[in-house]
Amino acid sequence: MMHKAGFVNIIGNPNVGKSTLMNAFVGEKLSIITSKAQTTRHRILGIVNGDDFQIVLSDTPGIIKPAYELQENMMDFVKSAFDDADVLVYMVEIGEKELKDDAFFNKITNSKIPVLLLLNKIDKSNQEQLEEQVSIWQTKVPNAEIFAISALQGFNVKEVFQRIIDILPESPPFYPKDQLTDKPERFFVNETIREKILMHYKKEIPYAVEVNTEEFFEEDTIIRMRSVIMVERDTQKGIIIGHKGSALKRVGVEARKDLEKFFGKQIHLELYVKVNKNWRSNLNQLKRFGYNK
Ligand code: GDP
Ligand code: K
Ligand code: MG
Repeated sequence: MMHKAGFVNIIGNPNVGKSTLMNAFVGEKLSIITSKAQTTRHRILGIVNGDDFQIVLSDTPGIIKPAYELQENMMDFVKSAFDDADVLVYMVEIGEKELKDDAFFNKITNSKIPVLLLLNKIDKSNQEQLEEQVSIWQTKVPNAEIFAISALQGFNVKEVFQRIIDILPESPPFYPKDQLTDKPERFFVNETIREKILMHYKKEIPYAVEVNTEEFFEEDTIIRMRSVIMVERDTQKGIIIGHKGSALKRVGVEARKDLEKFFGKQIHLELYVKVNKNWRSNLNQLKRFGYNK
């Protein structure tokens, strides 16, 4: 039986729906999703296995102009997504004008590998607007094959999936057929907690936060975990904890619910907050948190 396999790397501006698409393909919530830019900070693999194919998807951070070391590292993840792709998925959304970074845009338009341009969120548009946008994008990225989709509602997602399988080269699988991702379990604990922080705290707080799960003990019916929420300043620590610990408690309760779904077991989650000055600009700290390529 012929087997196909390859790397399908999803890139685009912040908030266009890259992580939503990846989760829709994989059928699991591997990537956290919020309405805020810079929700995704890493390159995350989602592996979709069939009898005769393996699609290795990469979700990446939205393309931005880096302002500090953490963001430089995030953009390195995006760069790496160009290097090993068999198919580039360039995602844009209805109403979007262009990519904020010319270098990345030129890489896409000059790409030697197949580019699928996904015009996402068409549930928010009408027929006329849609046709107009498709023709604009066809002119801008003539080497791309365009699909109008709604990652959220699943419209045209199956068609894109099928097209990817068509394009994939003949190859044995790159990962064991029962593997879902390249990230360890603790990574998903960190991300789930960070998603709740993105949802519940304002402005700069989520961007000053990193989460590190220090303990993860799996027993028969329960997993016991202890995670530290790192912030850059004492004032931020106070805000995260909230009045009599109420804000932190809400994060813990919501994260635990999601984690119970994700792992299919009862979860005991202990959270605490620590100040780590300027971790976002400190190369050694960033390495420890997995931001080296
Ligand atoms: P990313 O930053 O590119 O990874 O985007 P996310 O997947 O985190 O999604 C950003 C926001 O757009 C979230 O609020 C999603 O629910 C929303 N979104 C994603 N896909 C669609 C879609 O097809 N239609 C609509 N209306 N919203 C979407
Ligand atoms: K987002
Ligand atoms: Mg994302």
